[in-house]
Amino acid sequence: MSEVDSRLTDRQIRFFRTFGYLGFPGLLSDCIEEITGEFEKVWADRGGGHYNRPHEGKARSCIVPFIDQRERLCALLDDPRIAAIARKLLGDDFNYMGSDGNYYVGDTGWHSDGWHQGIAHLKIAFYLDPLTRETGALQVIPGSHLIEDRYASGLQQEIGRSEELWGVRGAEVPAVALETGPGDIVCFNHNTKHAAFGGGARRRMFTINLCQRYPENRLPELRNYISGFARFWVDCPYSDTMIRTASAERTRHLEQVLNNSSHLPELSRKAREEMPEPSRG
Ligand SMILES: O=C(O)CCC(=O)C(=O)O
Repeated sequence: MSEVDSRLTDRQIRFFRTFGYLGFPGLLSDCIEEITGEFEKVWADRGGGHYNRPHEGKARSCIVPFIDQRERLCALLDDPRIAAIARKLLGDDFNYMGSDGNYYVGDTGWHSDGWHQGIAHLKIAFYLDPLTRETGALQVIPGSHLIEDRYASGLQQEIGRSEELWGVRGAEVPAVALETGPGDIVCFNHNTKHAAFGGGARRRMFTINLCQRYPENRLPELRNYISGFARFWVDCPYSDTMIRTASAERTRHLEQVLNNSSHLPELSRKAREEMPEPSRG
């Protein structure tokens, strides 16, 4: 990936709707060193790895919410290039749905991040090191997000058994590898099947999750999604920094989640009792 293009053309939007992913080569090249520095500061403030312990390279370390930890990273939501992607793919009133920061270790098997019908959920991923197909670049299966499609629903049922059903290992499943360098951005529909193979023990990456605003009659589903944050032991989906530094425009992207999160503290309290540490993903 090399060329900078921050505008979203009708063709790109159509490509995203058809195939479930998009790449933006060099979109943030002008500030990726600063962003990477901020990424490392978050980890330094949290003991270097998962749950205030050093990252030992044996299991994924994960911090949720991630961009919320630093004012500069919160401001990525306001970056006109990121906001343009969100607005064009999700509408002007899109929701910020949290973020995760990661030191990944090794492979990530095939999965979808959700299986949503009628309400698009989008992940914007920032991989901070050069990655190829063999060294942990994100791979996606085009069209696998189309929940009503027979091909996609077949994949949903079968992708976890590729060796048994198709005689190929995960890394051999036909897929597009989104090879990236620092400053390139990739995004995909949460339904899209994705994976990564051959990565090292400290593969640096963070994401921003966004979705279309939920209609009133589907707010129970939004609250259910928000319940999922309990496994990260957070009482609010957003940090104080995210809320305190929000402009009127950013606030618009926070309010629906904030207004539907009152059940989260109790769920997190229970999770703290039941889990030895916050979830790693
Ligand atoms: O890069 C990876 O290992 C996978 C990323 C992923 O699964 C995700 O962000 O949902």
